[in-house]
Amino acid sequence: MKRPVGITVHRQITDSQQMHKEATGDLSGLLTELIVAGKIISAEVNMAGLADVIGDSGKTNIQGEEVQKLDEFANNTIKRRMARSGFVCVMASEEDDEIIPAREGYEGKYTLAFDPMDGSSNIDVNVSIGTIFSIHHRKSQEGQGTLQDILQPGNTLVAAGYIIYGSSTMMVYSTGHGVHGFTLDPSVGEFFLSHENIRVPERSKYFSVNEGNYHYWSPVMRDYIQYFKEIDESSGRPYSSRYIGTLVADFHRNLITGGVFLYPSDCRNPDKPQGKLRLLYEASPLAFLIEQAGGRAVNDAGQRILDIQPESLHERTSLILGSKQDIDVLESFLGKK
Ligand code: P6P
Repeated sequence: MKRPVGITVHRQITDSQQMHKEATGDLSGLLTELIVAGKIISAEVNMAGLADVIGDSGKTNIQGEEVQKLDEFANNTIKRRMARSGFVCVMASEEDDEIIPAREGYEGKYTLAFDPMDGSSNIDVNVSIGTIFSIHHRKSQEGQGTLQDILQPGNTLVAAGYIIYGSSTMMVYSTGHGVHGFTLDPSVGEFFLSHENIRVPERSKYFSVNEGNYHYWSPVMRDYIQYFKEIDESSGRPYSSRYIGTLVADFHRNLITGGVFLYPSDCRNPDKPQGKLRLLYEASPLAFLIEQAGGRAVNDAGQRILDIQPESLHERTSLILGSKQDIDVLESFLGKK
């Protein structure tokens, strides 16, 4: 059903809620609070070049990365709003070592895991950055949420999405009924439907990887990535290489135009191949979105990202996601076909 022009994200959320008679409005409320946080962060990002929010805060996070001032602002904005929203019982953030409790008496029925400012290393050079979020039902019955409430696989996600702060600010999310994109009109402060029911093209024309890591990849990954560079006009290869270095921005381009994003494991330690990206609040929510849009998301062993059971809060994974047919090809390189 084609929506009329001018549909706001709030209208979309309300309409989705009405599709579920048992809905209490809590998920709608949670998404609405996230949208408000996104608008506040967007305003700060747009001021980054002018106000004193560029540069690092002098702190480092659990990842050992310098915490940029906008990172901290985004993290605190989301935590403060959600902790007293009454919609979440526990949260997890890339910027916090441990789980984040809801305010006493305000515990809700959902959990929220998020990367408040993905791509923060690009803040100072005015490249797109973004907030990624994922929402599960709590597993515990009541009161403060637990680590087990947070450590759920992507195949139990209720909703996931991102807000990308780029040439325009967009919110892209799914509650399991397709992927929809909304663009912020800063003159009225509303997100309007701009990309309804996004479908990722079955076959892509871009591959997106940091080639500087070539010597750290497994031989299978080197062969698979070489495949995209070979000349085969019947399959539209060679693909063009596009790599921004902000996961949300690389993902968003591939979602819209078709493409394969890859961050393979670093195989310097063959006993413990280490991915860079985090499972809970980066790979899992984006895997949910790409599958909702008709694509695929696997790790470099070919395992479906959404089926991976997280064992720890900041667990990393390799990630290959995008156009279905180009991910299917990986299986022949893994010897599964
Ligand atoms: P590399 C940004 O720091 C980030 O976490 C993701 O947003 C991005 O995809 C990746 O790291 C880039 O990593 O090693 O290519 O700089």
